[in-house]
Amino acid sequence: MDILRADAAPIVVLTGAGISKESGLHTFRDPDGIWARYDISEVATPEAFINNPDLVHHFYNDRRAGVLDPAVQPNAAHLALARLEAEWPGDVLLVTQNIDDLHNRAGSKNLIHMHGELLKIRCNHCDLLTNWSEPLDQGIPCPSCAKQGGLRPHVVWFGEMPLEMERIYTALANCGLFISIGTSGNVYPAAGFVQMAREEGGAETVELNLEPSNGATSFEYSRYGAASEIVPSFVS
Ligand code: BV8
Repeated sequence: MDILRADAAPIVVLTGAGISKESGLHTFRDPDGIWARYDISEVATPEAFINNPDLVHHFYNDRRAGVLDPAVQPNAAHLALARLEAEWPGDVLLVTQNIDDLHNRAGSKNLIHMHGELLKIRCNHCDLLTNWSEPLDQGIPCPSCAKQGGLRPHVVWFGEMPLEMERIYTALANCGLFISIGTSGNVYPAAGFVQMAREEGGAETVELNLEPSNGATSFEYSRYGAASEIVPSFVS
């Protein structure tokens, strides 16, 4: 660990799309990113799903197929975080904004997908929440209540409540080290976590990113470069 710590302080790690870029998945705000090709308001809000469910299903079916591509595998950064969780003497909570399953496949267990998971779906008509890897459309009946037109990706859209926020806030208020990896610091509440960790947890804060993020000045330490290089060297 580049930051030598004598204690076994609890660690909170936040990741964003940048950690999965070298695994072959697009980020959102890079020049070749997802928001350069799609308008958030047309594919990633509850209103978009009401107005044009077929376009929203197409958007997520395309990304689900991308994550399931055999060429898309966890990279050295995902694996280093799973090792950190296994080897650090204190708690390590990994909070990801990503909806891919690369942290899961890398072996991270103490993991929160605060923006949901692409390989899960839920139903607007009942309490179904289940794994799903096929294309989704409005004609497919819910496997639980059999109604059509209610199945949606288990993904947090803009304007919707992120998942497990109480658990995240508690961890931020009690951590000694907060590490942010591969996120541009554009989206709240995740972009505000560094401030909470510092002000409520008294944590040391580290940004590991390709370039300074929007919140770069909030971090005491930073390393810039590709995640598959700087993350393993920082956490090992
Ligand atoms: C909420 C799932 C209330 C979908 C996503 C006006 C109206 C309505 C809402 C708002 C508003 N103004 C503000 C808001 C709040 C809004 C928000 O923040 N909007 C922004 C755009 C201003 N937030 C919300 O609506 C959230 N909900 O606020 O509810 C609430 C609040 C608090 C408590 C309770 C309730 C819900 C937000 C979730 C939206 N869903 N994802 C999907 O994936 O399709 S967010 C979307 O952006 C992505 O999923 C991603 O998770 C997120 C952040 O993007 P990043 O991961 O940071 O990716 P990005 O491309 O931006 O950056 C990549 C970085 O990696 C770059 O810095 C790059 O340099 C770096 N990088 C690239 N390559 C590498 C690398 N780093 C290392 N190595 C490399 N190789």
